[in-house]
Amino acid sequence: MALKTEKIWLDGVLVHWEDAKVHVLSHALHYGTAYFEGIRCYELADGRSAVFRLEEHMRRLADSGKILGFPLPYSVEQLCQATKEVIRANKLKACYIRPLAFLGLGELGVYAPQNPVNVCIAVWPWGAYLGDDGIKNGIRAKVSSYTRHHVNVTMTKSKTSANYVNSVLAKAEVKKAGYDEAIMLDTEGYVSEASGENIFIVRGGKIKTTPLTSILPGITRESIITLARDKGYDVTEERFTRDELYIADEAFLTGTAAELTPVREVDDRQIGAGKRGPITEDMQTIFFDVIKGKAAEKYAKWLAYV
Ligand code: PPE
Repeated sequence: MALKTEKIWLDGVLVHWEDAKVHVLSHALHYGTAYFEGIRCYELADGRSAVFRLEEHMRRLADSGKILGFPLPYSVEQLCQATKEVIRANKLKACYIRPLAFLGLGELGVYAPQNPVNVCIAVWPWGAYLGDDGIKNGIRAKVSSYTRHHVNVTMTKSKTSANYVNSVLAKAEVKKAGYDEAIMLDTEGYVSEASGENIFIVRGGKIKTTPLTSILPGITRESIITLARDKGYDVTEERFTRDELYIADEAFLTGTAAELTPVREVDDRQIGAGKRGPITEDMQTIFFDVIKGKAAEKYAKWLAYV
């Protein structure tokens, strides 16, 4: 099993992978009352390992808990240390990191304010989320028939487990139809994000991405905006329509798991030249240099050495 490693950090201690278990009456299993992160640790050009934007991810985890009203029982600092500890314990040079906080065993019924908040951090090796070919040549996306969350239905700035049922439905729908990834529209019909990534378009040399409304505030998204502006690109955060996506010169998705993946087709319409575009490729080069510790000194603060 790809997820099998030696140890998982659970409620303050490193336990054997086999022993990281919960009871079937845990609140989160019934109502999706959990929140999580997805983080990556990379092996750098010099052989060391570093976690990309660890503190920002743990801060977002804390924000998720605050939004939901069942906050983390650990500090951001404690969880950053725990992450490094679990990577070292599993002797991994590069891995995906999955912190999860969940309402545990106590009462059932939707109001269970006394239940404990349990926290685990697991790590495992995870390759290209949308495939190595996808990273290089781009993926085929389809707009899902499922709408993305309304900002007052679930809280979109919280990475809540229950929110992901929407992604599960959308992704399964398009995968069964033969596409690689689902793009979802917001409740007003504008492009929102993909099932597990934020979305960018390029037209006339200018870059555009969805503003922070119905979307998860992606840390990769924010990194790409910063890197693109530093490189001199014009980047706007502005809503755009499905047909604006169709006529883009380039489109790409960003996320921790997907990294920076070009989109070569949407709803059977070729995007630009139907392959990775030049600005997408430029941003990939810059991004991959940064995560490998090969970029300018000013981005070194984004790397937390293990
Ligand atoms: N939108 C959604 C809905 C999302 O799930 C992610 C991350 C992003 C945007 C990008 O956020 P960031 O990783 O901070 O740049 N999706 C995570 C989970 C994917 C999964 O299938 O599980 C991830 O990429 O780790």
